[in-house]
Amino acid sequence: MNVQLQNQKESSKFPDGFLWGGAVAANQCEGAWNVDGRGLTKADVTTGGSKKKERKITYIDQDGQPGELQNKRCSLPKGAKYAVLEDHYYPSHEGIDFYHRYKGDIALFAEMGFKVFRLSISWTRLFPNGDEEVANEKGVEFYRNVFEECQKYGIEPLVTLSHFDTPLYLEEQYGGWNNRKMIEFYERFTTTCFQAYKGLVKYWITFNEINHPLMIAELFQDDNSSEKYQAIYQQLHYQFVASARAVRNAHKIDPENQVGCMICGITFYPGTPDPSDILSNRYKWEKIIYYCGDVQCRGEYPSYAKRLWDEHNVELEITEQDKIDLKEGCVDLYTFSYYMSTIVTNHKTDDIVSGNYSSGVRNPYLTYSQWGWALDPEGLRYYLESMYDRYHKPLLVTENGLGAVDVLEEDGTIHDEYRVDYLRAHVKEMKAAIDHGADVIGYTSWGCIDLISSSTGEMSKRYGFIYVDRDDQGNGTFKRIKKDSFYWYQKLIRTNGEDLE
Ligand code: BGP
Repeated sequence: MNVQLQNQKESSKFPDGFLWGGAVAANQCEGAWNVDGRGLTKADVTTGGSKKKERKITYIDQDGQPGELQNKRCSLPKGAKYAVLEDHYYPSHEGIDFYHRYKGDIALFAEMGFKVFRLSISWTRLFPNGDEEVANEKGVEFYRNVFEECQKYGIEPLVTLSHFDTPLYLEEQYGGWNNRKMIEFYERFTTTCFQAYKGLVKYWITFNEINHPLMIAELFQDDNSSEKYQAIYQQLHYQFVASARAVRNAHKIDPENQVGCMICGITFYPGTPDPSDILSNRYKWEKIIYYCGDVQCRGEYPSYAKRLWDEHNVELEITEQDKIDLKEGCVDLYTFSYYMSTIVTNHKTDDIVSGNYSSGVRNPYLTYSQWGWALDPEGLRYYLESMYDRYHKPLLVTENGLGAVDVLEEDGTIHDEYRVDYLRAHVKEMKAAIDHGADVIGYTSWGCIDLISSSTGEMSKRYGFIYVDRDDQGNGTFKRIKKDSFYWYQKLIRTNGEDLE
């Protein structure tokens, strides 16, 4: 049952200049993993998986023997090194070959009328190891070409600086974000980007789904040690400082720059009216959603942070300079992904559903995707209205979409009306939030062109308006084919969100 408000004035249009578009990430689409001097990231040593089979990470141990980590949460055995092994399939190695096909892909986005295209810069194309002093010119040039191609069509790039692709060398040599030195490496990388792409890019995101380590920690409760939480909260602190410095540098280099945080947005509902469920639900919002957004939007830790740290005996190393950096580097935009909602309850039940780094009781009022993600458009309205009320910053929905199996008909068509239904329902709710006062400035549908799924490594979990001929084993021609949703989105953009049919 959809909530209709009485006497609600509906505006007929989205605001002028609304940024309609789509989103991708380097490690899920570019391919060309070892081309033009690019260095390795975790994705390059991560195999394909499926809904039932977790992706594995491959390595060579200290005796030169190949091995597999059973999932992304395991750490390497002592003396081992991440490695690409010959008899394994790594979907990111070729992705959808965006690296060589970006001109054709951007032309298709332009045909749909995109105003904005969200993509990420692969850190290791610019700094193959991550600790170099000078950037790899080939990497810098690749993204300049991509941004110039966008400019040709009047498409505004929205650039994620770090989308799940920390240089592998930094992870091995420095312990990744456990090390304060990462702030410096990230600063060099991001400053290079702001300088190199000045005038071509003005919208930036510092870290994709910065809250996701907290979500994974909540999801897999096998290890609830304080060491685990100490590491997570300290890594996040370094990332907050790194993000804040990037925001400050971005503003200094070009006052036109606008920088956003990026939160994995889930709408949490209490499972029952039991006050303990209401309280647990509130605490869930604080831990998973507000904690990161509050620091990045307000430039300081919220009062409830102490409760979260105490819960796991965490003691953070925070310097006076860090506090200044956080204050001076508040983000301009609140950007987030939204796919689904989940339920929080203390009451026992066996009917648990999982999706998007979270799990909870099945919601009897919702239906679920083929991958078990709850379909809840009203949850998007709830999220938008709450976040605008909380931060009063412009909001950008930088990911939203339906991962589904598509059927390529014999006549070459793809009838993905289920995707149109999903998107239409979410766009309607976004419009309701705007009508209720939320300042939403844009919407980039996730995986506007089919790409590798981040969680499962599959190609068959498709999100795109554009089909890519590629399967889960790496077969296919990479041919691009317009789905029915392509024409629907084109019409939607042409009418600035007015024609949803
Ligand atoms: C988000 C990530 C994206 C994307 C999306 C869909 O968490 O930011 O990279 O992949 O989820 O998830 P999946 O690819 O697992 O379906």
